[in-house]
Amino acid sequence: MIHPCYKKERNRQELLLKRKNVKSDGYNGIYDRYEYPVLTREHAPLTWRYDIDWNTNPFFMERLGINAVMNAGAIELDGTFYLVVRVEGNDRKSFFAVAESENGIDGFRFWYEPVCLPDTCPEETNVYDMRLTKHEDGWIYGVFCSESHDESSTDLSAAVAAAGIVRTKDLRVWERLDNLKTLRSSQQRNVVLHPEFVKGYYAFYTRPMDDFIDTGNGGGIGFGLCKDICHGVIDKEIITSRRRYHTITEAKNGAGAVPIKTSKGWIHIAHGVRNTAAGLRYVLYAFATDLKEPSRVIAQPSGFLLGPREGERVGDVSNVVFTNGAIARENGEVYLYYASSDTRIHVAVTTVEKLVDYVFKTPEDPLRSADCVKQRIALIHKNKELLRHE
Ligand code: BGC
Ligand code: BMA
Repeated sequence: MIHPCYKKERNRQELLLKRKNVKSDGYNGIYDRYEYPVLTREHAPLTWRYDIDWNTNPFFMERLGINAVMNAGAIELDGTFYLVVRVEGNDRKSFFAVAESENGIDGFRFWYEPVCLPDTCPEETNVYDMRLTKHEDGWIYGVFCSESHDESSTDLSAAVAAAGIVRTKDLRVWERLDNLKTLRSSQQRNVVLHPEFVKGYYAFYTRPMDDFIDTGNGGGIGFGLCKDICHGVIDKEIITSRRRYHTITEAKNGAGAVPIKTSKGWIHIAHGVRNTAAGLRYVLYAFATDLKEPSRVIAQPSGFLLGPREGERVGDVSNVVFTNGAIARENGEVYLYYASSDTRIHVAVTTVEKLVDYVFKTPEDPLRSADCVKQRIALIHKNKELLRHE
């Protein structure tokens, strides 16, 4: 018999699922944030969390709790917005689940059950952060982090991160390919497949690192080519967007959303990390690369595009915004899905036209306080001229 609390909780959840989103008041001219997250753990179906049988669950307890929903891959198919969400159970293990919405800003609902990927690596303990690429070869690829314990270490927390690859046509049937091998880097996280062939090869943005957490000497976001995506091997990684001292990328950076093709170049939205007394701080930044040579950075605006603000700053891993998915529509709108503090998912809406203007016309970081203040004073003086005639 169904527990009487089920209906009560379901009605309560229905109000949340039907809640309309509203644009936030904040203004920066670059994008609009929205008041409410598009997905939270409260959006996860009750049947994923509760045993609804009165006999076996007399107190209507959450048996398999969900701790967080975050870091979603994003894709538009036939006009519908889909997110492949990282769902993290109370048990700390993540899995993927599809949620869809008609308009991309509210009404997201999870499908009936989570994604069950082919289980091909017995040592794989955790999977997360899938990037979805609609590739010109006709497949939709999902590239995600596959994490295992580092068996060569006696440290219980030592882990190895690799890039897992799956492909699908419909987000329902998934085929698992070999994990990507990068011969020069022992660890990989934040790997993104470029949507087009480059010189006839599959092209990946990688993130060479020396260790599980530390990127060490890894110079930034990498780029490498491979012939056979079913058994992907990259022998050479070159650096695209570099990490730099005393910038938002000093500690780490990594590719985020699949690059967006524009008439002026590929636009990338990545994350940059710096270390602070309060731990790592993650922000999003943007840059552009050459259309023909997508590893060559041609524009790099100063500073971050989006940092954690207000309520976004607090959560499981505070002071973090992270993206691995954006949807650029035919009509020029761009929906950037970002998670805050490894807890919930938000959307920021902009257009390709605005992103191009932002990336190509925002000044670069002069890298030193003395030059940064000069840069700002030049702006103030330019404005002063116009204001004189007001
Ligand atoms: C966590 C990720 C995190 C990574 C590096 C993993 O174990 O699941 O969320 O990004 O460690 O800190
Ligand atoms: C990582 C990512 C994310 C996470 C972030 C902050 O390295 O891969 O999963 O959002 O750390 O914890």
